Amino acid sequence: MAVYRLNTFSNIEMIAEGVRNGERRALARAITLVESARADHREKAQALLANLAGHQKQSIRIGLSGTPGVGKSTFIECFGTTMTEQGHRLAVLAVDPSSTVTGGSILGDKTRMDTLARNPAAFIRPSPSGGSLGGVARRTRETIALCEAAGFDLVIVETVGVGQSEIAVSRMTDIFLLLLAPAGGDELQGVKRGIMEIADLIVVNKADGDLKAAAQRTRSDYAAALRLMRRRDGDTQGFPQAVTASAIEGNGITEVAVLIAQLAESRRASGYLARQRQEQAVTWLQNALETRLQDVFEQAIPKDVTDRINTAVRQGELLPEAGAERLIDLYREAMRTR
Ligand SMILES: Nc1nc2c(ncn2[C@@H]2O[C@H](COP(=O)(O)OP(=O)(O)OP(=O)(O)O)[C@@H](O)[C@H]2O)c(=O)[nH]1
Ligand SMILES: [Mg+2]
Repeated sequence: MAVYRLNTFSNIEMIAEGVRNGERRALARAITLVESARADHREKAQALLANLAGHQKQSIRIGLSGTPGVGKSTFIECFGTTMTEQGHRLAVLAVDPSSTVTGGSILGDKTRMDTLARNPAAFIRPSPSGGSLGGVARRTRETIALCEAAGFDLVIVETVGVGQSEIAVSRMTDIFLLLLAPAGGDELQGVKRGIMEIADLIVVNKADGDLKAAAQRTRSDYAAALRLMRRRDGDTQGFPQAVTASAIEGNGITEVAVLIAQLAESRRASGYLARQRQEQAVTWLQNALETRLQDVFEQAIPKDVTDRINTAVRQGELLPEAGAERLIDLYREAMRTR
């Protein structure tokens, strides 16, 4: 077996080959590399990704969101096991903005995805900690590409329901699942409209025991709300839709798998899936460009100069647009005299 030296990524070719062969250690190394913020690592990560481009398997990327405690881990454990029994290879990744504080919640979670964590057809990766949502999103996109190159044909990107991160996840996945708990009252749990709009499938979990009736009521409330949402281009009849499930008892999970397969198939056949991925690639390009321009800009203009302009704008001595204009002038000047 190939040996991957700790702390060095000297042999990109070797890591790439390992990833292509589906070796978990190589994949783990590769992910560590794309997660690194070091400039030399970034360069190597780009070389690695370029080396692996075009080697991805045909895949389905599923975004999964739900508030803490709704049963995401339990659901993934059950759903993931079902999928691997059907012959899929599953990667589970997380986008968790709160991990800047907690250091990655999915990590402790491996224990709650016990069966899956030991399943050779599954790969669970804790969320990269630290950095902006943009940075985390970039690393997650690259990790998706690596997992697909390693032969995983099903990728779940999990996120805790805190608004912005769902949008980021929906921009890197094909199908979006929202997990909800049975509601006590008659209100729609304060789920934001924006999140309802990106959901393809709402799963009301914990439809068991005393909660079963409440789960069914919650499901029909959401089904009614979803009927008001616009269907996405090229989708089969019936999406978005709401179903109930019990991740603990395993009820409704096969049904969810069937619905996802149907939706994926119809989106593939209609060309929607390919178009959506193309649009996502362009969005990614724009994000990458903005991040890089920001870097280039910060390197070109000394910090004390930016600080002075910030202060002037804060104190009302300079209008924001005029401040921007001045910074652009300084940037152009710096480029000319370089
Ligand atoms: N009754 C019932 N309880 C469930 C079900 N699914 C999960 N739970 C319980 O709900 C609690 C939280 O489940 P998790 O799977 O850890 O939830 P999570 O969404 O991953 O939570 P975070 O990782 O903290 O965001 C646990 O005590 C589970 O046993 C279900 O289908 N029915
Ligand atoms: Mg969890």
